[in-house]
Amino acid sequence: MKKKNNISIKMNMLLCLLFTIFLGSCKKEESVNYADIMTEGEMNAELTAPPMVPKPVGNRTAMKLKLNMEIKEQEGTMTDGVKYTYWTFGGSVPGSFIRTRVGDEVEFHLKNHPDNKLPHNIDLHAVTGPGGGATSSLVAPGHEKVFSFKVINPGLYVYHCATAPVGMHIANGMYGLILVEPEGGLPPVDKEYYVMQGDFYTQGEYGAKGLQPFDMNKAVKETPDYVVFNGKVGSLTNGNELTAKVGETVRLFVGNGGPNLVSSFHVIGEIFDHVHVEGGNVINKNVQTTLIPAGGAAIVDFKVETPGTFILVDHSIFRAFNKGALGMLKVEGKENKNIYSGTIQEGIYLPEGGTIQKMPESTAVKTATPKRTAEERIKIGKEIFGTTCFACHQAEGQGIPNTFPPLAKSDYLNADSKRAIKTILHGLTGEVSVNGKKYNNVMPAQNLSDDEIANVLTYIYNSWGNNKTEVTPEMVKALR
Ligand code: HEC
Ligand SMILES: [Cu+2]
Repeated sequence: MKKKNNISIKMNMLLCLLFTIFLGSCKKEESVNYADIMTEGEMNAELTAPPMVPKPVGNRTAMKLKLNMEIKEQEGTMTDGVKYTYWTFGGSVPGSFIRTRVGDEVEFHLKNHPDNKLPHNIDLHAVTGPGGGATSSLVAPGHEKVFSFKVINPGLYVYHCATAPVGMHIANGMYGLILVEPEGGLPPVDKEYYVMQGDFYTQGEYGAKGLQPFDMNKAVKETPDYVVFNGKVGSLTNGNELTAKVGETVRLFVGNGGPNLVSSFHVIGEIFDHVHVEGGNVINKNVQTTLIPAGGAAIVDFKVETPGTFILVDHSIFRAFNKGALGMLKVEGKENKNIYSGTIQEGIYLPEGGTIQKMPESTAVKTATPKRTAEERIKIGKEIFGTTCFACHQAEGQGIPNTFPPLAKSDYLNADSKRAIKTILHGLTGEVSVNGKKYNNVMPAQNLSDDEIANVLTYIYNSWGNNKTEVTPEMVKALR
């Protein structure tokens, strides 16, 4: 009996040895109970608005963190000319980023501004306890609630309001992220940013002007008018781009507030070196697109090795190009021809005879064109350019050699504004000569309103050394 046992112990040791050699350690994964970690000292939690994040926890011990968050119901801009009443944690959508380390004890002060109309609360997915804190935090306007919790699971977690109707509070922007760093912190990187997707439901269609009320029917049907990063169209474009330098490592804390859609998060022209899948401990490597559930998050990082503009999208791609889920990361530095050569050769290939494709006509009832100043046209036109034209003509209107002609200092453009209007209305094909270079390609007709064409052309004519023509909707209408 004893002998047998001995043999089986020896067998076990041998197996373990083999395991260690071939598969790594035989030790069971250490399960630290973070609930037992004692806190040392006290500090005020740093909170940041997107796309910034507070500084890393580094090597600090677990502490008592005092956290002050104010709920504000406030009007903001969804996209140019479109206003929306956002309900916010800390004055931004998504709400303030909270950064903790495992074992921290958070003393949460939730304040509901006296000018607000409704009660709110907070459910933090990082909390172990009833409602994630929601049951202890319901707070009326002009009041403050205090509750505390210990963070015992490292990871990236969503927080959101959970006051009825829950969907409506989330749809109005009441969500954000709380990071619980592991002991010793996450590995250091050069740049860290906070990006969170959300879907919005307005009574008017995408782009319909004015203050747009929330539309409960569309929310129930899950047919959003806007799908955006950081609460609005263009939060990460047009001068608000994320930035990095060639050779740097970039970490994105990406969340999805929903309320409804699941995000297929992708960065065009990059591969994620690491993804903390669902914000947890599993690290996947070399990932193109990562799925972020509503009420979920992921931590992605990658090294930027070539300069350029990298586009953040929800790869459910109509959301990116038609509903706003598009951001940019601008990387500056020296080209690396080993990694990316640029175009080596370019020819024209038009198997279908190069007929001009038309974008489907919108069925929306066109509203009366508003009066605008040239400055307003330039501002709105810039947004239109950034979503419609830049993909071909490039961010600074510089075009792509042999394929897409430049709009910057374009002699073709500056010679004839009627011809430019017709190009956008009806498309353009056949050989054209721009600044002495020949192009023979196809520009599809763009499905834009008279006002939009006037705005985008006024923007282009007033940028990059062009001749400052102002184009009006009347001029466009006459040529339609
Ligand atoms: C799918 C790619 C594509 C998109 C999107 C696009 N264009 Fe073009 N554009 C072209 C091509 C290609 C040509 C040249 C056509 C040819 O060779 O006949 C062109 C030509 C032009 C020209 C005349 C040539 C010049 O350089 O002055 C203008 C003006 C112009 N585009 C404006 C716009 C504007 C404004 C938008 C956005 C509303 C836009 N384009 C969107 C591909 C595009
Ligand atoms: Cu709320």
